Amino acid sequence: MAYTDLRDWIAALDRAGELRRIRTEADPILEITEIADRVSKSSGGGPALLFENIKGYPGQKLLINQFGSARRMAMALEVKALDEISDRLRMFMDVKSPQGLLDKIKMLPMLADLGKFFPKTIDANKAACKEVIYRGDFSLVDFPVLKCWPQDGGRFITLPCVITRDPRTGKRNVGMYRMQIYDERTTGMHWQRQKVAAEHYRERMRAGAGDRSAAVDIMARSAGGSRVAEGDRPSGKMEVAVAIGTDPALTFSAIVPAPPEVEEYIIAGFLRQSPVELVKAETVDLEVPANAEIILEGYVNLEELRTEGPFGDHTGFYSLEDLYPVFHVTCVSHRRDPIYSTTIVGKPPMEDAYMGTAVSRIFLPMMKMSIPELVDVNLPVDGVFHNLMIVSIKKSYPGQARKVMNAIWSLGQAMFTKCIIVVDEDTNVQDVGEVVWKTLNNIDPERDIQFTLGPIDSLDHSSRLPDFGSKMGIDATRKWPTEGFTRPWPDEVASDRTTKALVDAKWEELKKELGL
Ligand SMILES: Cc1cc2nc3c(=O)[nH]c(=O)nc-3n(C[C@H](O)[C@H](O)[C@H](O)COP(=O)(O)O)c2cc1C
Ligand SMILES: [Mn+2]
Repeated sequence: MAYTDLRDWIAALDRAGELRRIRTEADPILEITEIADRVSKSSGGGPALLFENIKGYPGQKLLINQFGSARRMAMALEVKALDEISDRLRMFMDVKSPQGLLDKIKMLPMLADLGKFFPKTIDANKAACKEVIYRGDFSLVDFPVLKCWPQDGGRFITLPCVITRDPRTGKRNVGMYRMQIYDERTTGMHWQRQKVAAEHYRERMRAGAGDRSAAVDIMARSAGGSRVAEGDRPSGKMEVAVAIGTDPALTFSAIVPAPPEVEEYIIAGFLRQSPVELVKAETVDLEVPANAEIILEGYVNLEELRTEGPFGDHTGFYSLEDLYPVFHVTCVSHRRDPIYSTTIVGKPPMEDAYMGTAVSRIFLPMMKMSIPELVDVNLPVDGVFHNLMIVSIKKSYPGQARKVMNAIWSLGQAMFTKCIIVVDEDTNVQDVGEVVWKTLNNIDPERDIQFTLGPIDSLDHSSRLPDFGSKMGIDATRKWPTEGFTRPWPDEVASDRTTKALVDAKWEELKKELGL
């Protein structure tokens, strides 16, 4: 059964021995981060933490590290292994047109499953997130929002599900974009320019400006850090809602790099195999998760950008100040005694490592749809997801490794990948030692390294320009004569079968002698 809400999930974590209640007083300013960081760097990622004695916030509770272990990540998505989800996804993608009655009957359960994925809207009086509603008199710092690291620009909401609507299609998007608290009613809105909500925002500007080029120009200039002149600004607002503290599948769906055409509410429904319950927001034309702990409603002015950051980021470095839109909160609703749900990012490994790994496992079948020769993928946590992707392929024609690199660089958010290593299918990409050994033996660097230019993750501090720079692909596959390599390629060193069998027969006895 799907977790109904954050509280149901916390209870499940508790029953599984995966939750620690912290009754020692801890300060949301810097201190909780230091504690959570030590815990997430302990073996296996440590337990989830429910802080129950927060300095300055008597009676309030804060949840952190809920996804921070392989076991909890699987629990969150209600599977034993994440491959179960990719298998389910593959089943849907494998559907062929039914040939006869029997095929049609076989398809019925799948169609029934489909129905479970779509969200359903419930009455406001049944929605827990509306137990307490403030239309005027509220303050965002009434919640124990963390200041994470010493050089951070302020306190940041770090695990928000940001809900926007595409003005052209009406489709809703849920994305996780951090929010810097500027004052009691205002935050930053850190949707990076390649993300879906940023495109919704640009679409609004294009409509508002009545001129596509004006909006494009403003985005281009804001990316360069220059302010837009008064007369050039399109006027208008874009409505935004934010849910904090939902059931784990919904929170997770906000980080999934799904195509913009797919609503995260449906992805969450697929993951939890039960519809997400939504309710109309109070003051904006958006639907929000009915069981969320906290809902913020408000708008982003199309003409307004403000300095956001710095922020100790998941790269392990601070992401620097930059201009981002501003979120004006006009209504807050929450459950009675809301639990504030958050995370911290910083030097890997941290909680987001387990979330990122889950994304890459679940997405493998989707990647294989566009790149059929793909065998396996690994994004080692120290590569902070966008810096390093190792892929193995079944190579069938010359130059195929380079084709695969280019395919990855054109595949949704995988476009940010700074370094791609392509190996043959007999290399286990999950074993980084094996990858280093084979790659470095196999490459002639000048011949096998490919550079290209393109969009770069906004968090990258080394690129020549913000958001734009170079990438590198390493073709570490075995080179073929048809690729111009005519020298003999040696075999890997290993004993022959006869010798192995000989030693196998004696091994039990030898083990005793060897003390193994
Ligand atoms: C904890 C956490 C914080 C994140 N913060 C941001 C952020 O501030 N800005 C951003 O653009 N992406 C951020 N991301 C990544 C996005 O959530 C991710 O790219 C997601 O796919 C965006 O959704 P979208 O494709 O609907 O735009 C964060 C991810 C996690 C796990
Ligand atoms: Mn999306």
